[in-house]
Amino acid sequence: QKNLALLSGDQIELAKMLMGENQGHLFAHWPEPGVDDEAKQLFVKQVEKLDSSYPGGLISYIRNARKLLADSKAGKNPYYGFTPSVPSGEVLTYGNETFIKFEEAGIKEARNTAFVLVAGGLGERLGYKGIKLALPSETTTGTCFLQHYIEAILALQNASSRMAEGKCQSQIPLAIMTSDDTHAQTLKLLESNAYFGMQQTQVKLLKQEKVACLGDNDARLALDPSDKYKIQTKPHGHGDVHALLYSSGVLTSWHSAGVKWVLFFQDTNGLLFKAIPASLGVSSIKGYHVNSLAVLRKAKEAIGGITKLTHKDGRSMVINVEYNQLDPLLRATGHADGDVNDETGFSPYPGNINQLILQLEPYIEELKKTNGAIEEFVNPKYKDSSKTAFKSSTRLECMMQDYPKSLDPSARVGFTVMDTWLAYAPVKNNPEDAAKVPKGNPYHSATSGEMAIYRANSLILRKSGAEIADPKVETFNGQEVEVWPRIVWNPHWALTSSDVKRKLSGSCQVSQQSTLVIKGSDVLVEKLSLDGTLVVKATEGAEVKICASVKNQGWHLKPVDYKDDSVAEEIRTRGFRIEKINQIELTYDKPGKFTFTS
Ligand code: UGB
Repeated sequence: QKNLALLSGDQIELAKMLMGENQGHLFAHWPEPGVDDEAKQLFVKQVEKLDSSYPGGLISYIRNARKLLADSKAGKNPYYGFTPSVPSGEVLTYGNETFIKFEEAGIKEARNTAFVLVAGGLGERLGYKGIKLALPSETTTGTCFLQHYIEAILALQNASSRMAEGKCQSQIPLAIMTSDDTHAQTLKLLESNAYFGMQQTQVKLLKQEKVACLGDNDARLALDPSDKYKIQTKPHGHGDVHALLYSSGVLTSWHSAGVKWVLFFQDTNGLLFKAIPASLGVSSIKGYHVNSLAVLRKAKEAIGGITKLTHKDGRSMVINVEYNQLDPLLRATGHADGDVNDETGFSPYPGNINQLILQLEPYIEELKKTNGAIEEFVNPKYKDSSKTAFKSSTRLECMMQDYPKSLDPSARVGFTVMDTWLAYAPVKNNPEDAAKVPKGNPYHSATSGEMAIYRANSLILRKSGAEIADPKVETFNGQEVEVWPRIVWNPHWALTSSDVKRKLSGSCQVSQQSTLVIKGSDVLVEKLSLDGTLVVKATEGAEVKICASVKNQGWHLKPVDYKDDSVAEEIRTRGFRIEKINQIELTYDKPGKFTFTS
């Protein structure tokens, strides 16, 4: 009571609310006024921040937590009453007529799209010290994930504006959700690289706040063990992105600028943009309110499964069921073996890769009702089977792909399955854990993420008529991977399967030990025989024809041990470095027409 004089009227109300919600322990240790007053005020400021950054305020957080903790204690199945079944969606095959039709439609729509990159995660599984966006997506060019994403969006912007009709925005906006763990480093990466060619005003950083930790089943907030004037906090999950986009006013400003689609994506998938034109086309042609991008998934693989859930009361939804819940749900509903591969060698439940395309108008309408709040879950680690105490404090979490859970069943929710080799190769696991992945399942490591880029580019060129040598199997950091020729192009060279076909007009042969790098929009490969390394860089306006036979010693992968601290973390986590012996490097830095022959 005596300490009330330290607080403003609003702060007193907040404190009273907390007392009413059985949170008296937060203040019980407060000494007389005059002692620790500054710390007390900082504490109240933190409480205000926790209150304002959660939809419905702290009171809602505490009440939601109490309910979810009670359900967890009672062992209540979140899917109780629902029967899972395999949903139907659009299954695409790279390069066929349907795929090309969707890609064309997608490129048209790109100009009406806003991109949202969720990048607030620390990447605990990966164990990398820096932000994941700064990691090289591949080490042949060293392009980091953020640069690659931004270049792809700019390339989409150029390609789309050439086809633009009617009202559309001049620049494609990019919002990046950061957190205290990633914000400063993300901003620094952008600023020190001139936003990788984007206008600064095109990029909007939205920082998610952490949420209060919970100390017991009554949702009593946990004080930080090292500071009694601080509530312990932890990340709330990528589901925060919806509330942030809504409360910041970003969605309404996009709507006024003519945006129709909002495309969400994750921080470390170097293949992603190869799948974006077609998946955007599916959204547009099918008129989906929600379109989740998916890939074929091995049973029990650690990615969520897209599932149709039908309730006894008639409700039904197509939703991601997290991998740790899908198997028990199937077992509990009459599938004795749980999640198993069918005759195709894959689980019938496609893998959610957490790339979502939402139609903006119905999205805004829905968020007006929910303020962006997403169904949450809690995952306490109990001390024992009585479930009365936790090993350490817990918190509520939410996932962005749970957005469709609150939608009316009439909402058009669909999904698009892409070839995995084309669409999905995230970098999530550290070398040690990756090496333990059961044979046949993807490693999702820096090693496999990089190899997947070379494989996808090699396969794409093959499907466009090039003769690309078979890969060699090699082991790096205990992971057996296929090493394809290191073929890399930047998105300005080609975004779609048709672009690649156009740029590859004649014969093209590439040996397994070769490296081919193409940077520039107007590089035409008329005839190429490559056994070694060729790097072509062409500035805007430089039209280059390649008509050559190139043979040199090239660039090679040299194994590196991930435990070798003398090697940079970005390199040793992939288990190899690139040794550059020699190469032909062509740089065209002025506009004009050029032909390279040899
Ligand atoms: N992220 C945030 O921005 N904020 C957060 O608080 C947490 C994460 P993870 P996760 O691709 O295979 C997801 O940690 O959550 C960002 C899907 O839920 O890489 O374990 C973070 O920066 C799962 O269904 O993945 O699993 C990153 O960009 C499956 O699709 C993104 O959120 C799985 O991804 C994902 O965070 C997958």
